[in-house]
Amino acid sequence: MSKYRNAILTLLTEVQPQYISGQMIANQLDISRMTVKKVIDQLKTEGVSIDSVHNKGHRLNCYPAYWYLGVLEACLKKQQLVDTIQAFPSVTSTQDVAKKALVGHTETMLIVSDEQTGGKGRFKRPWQSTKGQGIWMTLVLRPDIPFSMLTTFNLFISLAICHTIQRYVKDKVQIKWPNDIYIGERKVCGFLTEMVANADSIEAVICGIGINVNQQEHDFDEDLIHTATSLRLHRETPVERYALLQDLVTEIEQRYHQFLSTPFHTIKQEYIDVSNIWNRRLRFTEGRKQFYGKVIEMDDDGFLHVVDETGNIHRLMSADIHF
Ligand code: BTX
Repeated sequence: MSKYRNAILTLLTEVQPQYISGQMIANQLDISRMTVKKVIDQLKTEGVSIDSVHNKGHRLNCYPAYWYLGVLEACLKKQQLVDTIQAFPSVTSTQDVAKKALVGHTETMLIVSDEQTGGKGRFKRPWQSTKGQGIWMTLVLRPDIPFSMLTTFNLFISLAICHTIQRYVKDKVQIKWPNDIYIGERKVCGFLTEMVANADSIEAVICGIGINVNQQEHDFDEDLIHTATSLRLHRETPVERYALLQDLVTEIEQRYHQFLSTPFHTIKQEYIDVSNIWNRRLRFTEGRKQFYGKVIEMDDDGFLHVVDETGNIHRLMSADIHF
């Protein structure tokens, strides 16, 4: 019976907010009305809010609180960014799932999970991924590009994330080069890009994105209370995660095409305009080196030029920046 869950959820999502009759569902899936009823009852006990009205049929009242593949597939059916979608209630890390899933395959993928028990940032730093309150996702993409082009991938994707988040909050959303999105002085999102390659070409780009969506302050671990924020903390109402994911995938798809077809300098000014690293003294960590300095320029390859306090100029492709 569970094999029909996705198909029924897909139909309910496609017609939402309209009703669809049990008979119509049964006809489309070539199953009995009794099976339809059993699956819908099962979905209701799992917490999916479905209205069932005599002579009208069934209607998905609102999107479920958790990821359901059928609903995701229906919401994302227009996208052409990925071939397959996988949804999990809990994983250690969507990056780990992606790395296992891509072996022996050539397709592109989106992997989402309601929770990560071992979410990771850069340098294996922990990424807190509270159940059902964020978007914890990994994209596996297969760009046919030279290695050198990959350095600007993050920059294009960060614009997609930044603009998507900005649609949901009034406060200014900014990119902290190279891997974070901030609202004010707090981190709302972190993302990282890893790569699987052979000697001549890139096999896969594995892009992990974590967005704090509906957390209240008390949902964050103590060490993050003063440094992290969520979309919810900048709006009156909770965010519908399915809608947010749909918007995000659409924006990423557009930016990904732009990344493949245009050089970084065409979006450089747009990137600079939404970055929060200008005109301030910053602490940089690059490997084991630490220094204080100011950003003086971003070049056409997306590298930062930083002047440190002794007047030396550093050209950085990646670094940790502390305000
Ligand atoms: P990062 O190394 O720049 O950021 C990690 C640092 O951010 C941590 O050391 C901590 O201080 C802080 N932090 C941890 N969790 C949160 C949070 N929820 N909100 C704000 N700050 C936090 C940035 O790494 C890249 C993060 C990528 C996360 C995604 S989630 C989906 C995918 N799976 C996975 O394991 N990682 C990626």
